[in-house]
Amino acid sequence: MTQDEQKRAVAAAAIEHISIGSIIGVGTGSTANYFIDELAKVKHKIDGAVASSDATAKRLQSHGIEVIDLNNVDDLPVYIDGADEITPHLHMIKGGGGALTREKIVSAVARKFVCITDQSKLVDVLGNFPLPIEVIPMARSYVAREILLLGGQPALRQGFITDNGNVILDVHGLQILNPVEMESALNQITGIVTNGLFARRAADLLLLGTDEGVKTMH
Ligand code: ABF
Repeated sequence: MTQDEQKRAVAAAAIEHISIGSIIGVGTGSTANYFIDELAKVKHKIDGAVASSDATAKRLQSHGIEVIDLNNVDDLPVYIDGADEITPHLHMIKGGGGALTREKIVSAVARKFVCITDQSKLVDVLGNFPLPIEVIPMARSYVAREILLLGGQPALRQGFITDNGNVILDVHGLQILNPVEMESALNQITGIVTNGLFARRAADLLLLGTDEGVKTMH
């Protein structure tokens, strides 16, 4: 299977994980887009969706799926989203698409996080993919200096502003052996809104697209 076929296959498999009559948390990116297209086929069975980005909200609405404000939702059984890297422990780097803050908020609310990726995303150690960090614009230089002290090489994502009006630093050169510790350390730096490590709240399930079909990892 090509990478794209693997993405479509995991998107279709994720439909098995939604509950009828509930609100679904929906991620961002090309794999999540395939999931939205699958969700459209069963939209009469769900009560609506919470979107992790403006782009996802638009795509959901274009399929006639109601987008609900997270503040009006008290139970979100499942959140379905892709990742840039994921380990066998289901720790992830996310935010390549720049939607990490809303993704982290929606996944925090969700009872279950189902990650959907093609096999190229599965790694033993996180960090080959530059770690995205959303930063309040006035703190950009300070945060960059703090990241250098942690051993990373920050690069400002050029010409990009997040849905929340902030900038992204992509941090190169990290070999993240303890993602929970690194996520917590980055959370302590003033001016960082969100870092792209999803380890303290990892995925609960990975649907991995492979040449042999969709594999499930817990
Ligand atoms: C989102 O989409 C992001 O957190 C991650 O950056 C990206 C993965 O994109 P794709 O599915 O296009 O590879 O989930």
